Formats: sequence, structure tokens, C-alpha cells
Amino acid sequence: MTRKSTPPLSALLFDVDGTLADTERDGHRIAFNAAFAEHGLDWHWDVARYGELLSITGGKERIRHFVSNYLPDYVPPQDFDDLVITLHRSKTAHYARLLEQGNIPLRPGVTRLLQEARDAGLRLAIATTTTPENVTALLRCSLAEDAENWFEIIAAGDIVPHKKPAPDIYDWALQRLNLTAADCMAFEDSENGLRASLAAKLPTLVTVNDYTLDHDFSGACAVISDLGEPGQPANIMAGSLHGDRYVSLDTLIKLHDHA
Ligand code: XBP
Ligand code: MG
Repeated sequence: MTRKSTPPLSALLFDVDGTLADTERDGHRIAFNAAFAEHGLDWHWDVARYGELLSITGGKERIRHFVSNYLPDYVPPQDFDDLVITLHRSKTAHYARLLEQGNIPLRPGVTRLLQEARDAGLRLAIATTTTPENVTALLRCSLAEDAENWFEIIAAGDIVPHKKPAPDIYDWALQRLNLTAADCMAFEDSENGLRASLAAKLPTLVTVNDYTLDHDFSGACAVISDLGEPGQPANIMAGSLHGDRYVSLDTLIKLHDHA
């Protein structure tokens, strides 16, 4: 159904990693390990360790944190800053290859909801700490060839000084959209992401994943397993979908009205 009147809900802002797709465990983690191996380093991030490292947003920041906190005997080379950049560039290339292989599908309900929002004329944006190339590759490989154009704003990576949980990336996107937070809804999967969106005053719907199940999601409109599909209901962990069993545009409007 197309909404003719100007909706009070004007735009949707999506996090990427963990929200659009489960990219972390079988995507970014594998790519980091491949980059370490490619550069002759015996560093390896297993699933559990990567879960700990996820508390640090941003890949370059995550590598630095790992070296400072997990490798007491490692003596960084003089050009350590360059090494981090080189490793991260290599990781980005490995990650793109994983996406090209088509192994990272979007999460349940994501494609359906994006289509519905587009059809209704809602504005779409991305707000993520990940590298811009990762976003465009995911959209192209896992959503649609032209999916980059579905989003009016792609706010990603190092364009702001402070990554999530700082609100900077959301503030940047809102400024570019020329909207106030109250006109929008954000979608997040992690505590750091939620802290960022709430600090930007955005009503936020959380879809959890295996890495974020235990996070503190106080302040979210609702916390659910995923967006769900007709016939594949979402599990509701906190809040309410106002009688709905999966998230449609009407659900979002109800959530937004109650925020
Ligand atoms: C995502 C991240 C990213 C990815 C890696 O956080 O923390 O750092 O793990 O991406 P969010 P890069 O979903 O909250 O945006 O290596 O490109 O930084
Ligand atoms: Mg995320």
C-alpha cells in the first residue's frame, strides 16, 4: 500500500554489520584471519575471541586493541601504523571476495521491509562503522545489483572522528538527510550501535544475533530476534510489535508512534 500523505515517519536508518546481515562471524572474522595469514602473522581470531573483540567497533581499531591487550610479548615494528593500514586493506579485499562468493545472505525480513519502505516513498540511509566498500559490496552481492541507489545516504567508516557508540555517524546521516531524529527510525543489532542511535535521539528497533543476545538494550523500542517474515514470526525479547508477528511498514509506524 502506498501512503499518499506525508508520513510522520520519513526515513529509516540501517546499521549494516549484524543488522542487514550476519557479517561478523563468517565474514569479517574470516577476512581478518586471512589478512593476518597473508602477512605471515600467526594471529588467529576464533569465534569466541572475536566476540570479545567486537566490543571495539572498527576493524583498524579492533586490530590495535588486540595487539595492545592480547599480545603482551609482541613488539610492534616502527611502522606499526602502516602495518595496521596494510592489514586492514587486505582484510577488506578478503571480505569483498567472501561477499562475491554469495555466502552472506541478508537477515530474514530485510529485503521485504526495504522493498516495502521504498514502495511507500520512505527515505533510506545507512549508518555504520564499517568501511564503505564493505557496504556497497554487501548491497550489490546480497540485495540487488543497483541496491546502492536504494539508499539516499551511505554514512560509513572513517568519515566521522568517533565511531559508535558515539552518535557521530547518525548525526552525520541526519544532517545530510536534513531531518530530525524524531522523523526517523534506526535499526541496530548491538549495544554499541544502540548507544550511538539513542545518543542521536533516534527511536531504535533492535534485532539481536548470536554475538549480541546478552547485550543491554535498554531504551530500544523493541528487541526482537529478526524482522521476521509472514509465516516466520519474529521472537519478541523486549517491548512489543503492537500485535504484529513480523515487522512490516505498518509495524514501524506503530512503533514510531509509541516511541
Ligand atoms: C561494525 C563493526 C565493523 C566491522 C568491521 O559495527 O564494528 O568494524 O566489524 O568493519 P556496527 P571494518 O555494526 O556497529 O557499525 O573492518 O571495515 O572497520
Ligand atoms: Mg552492527
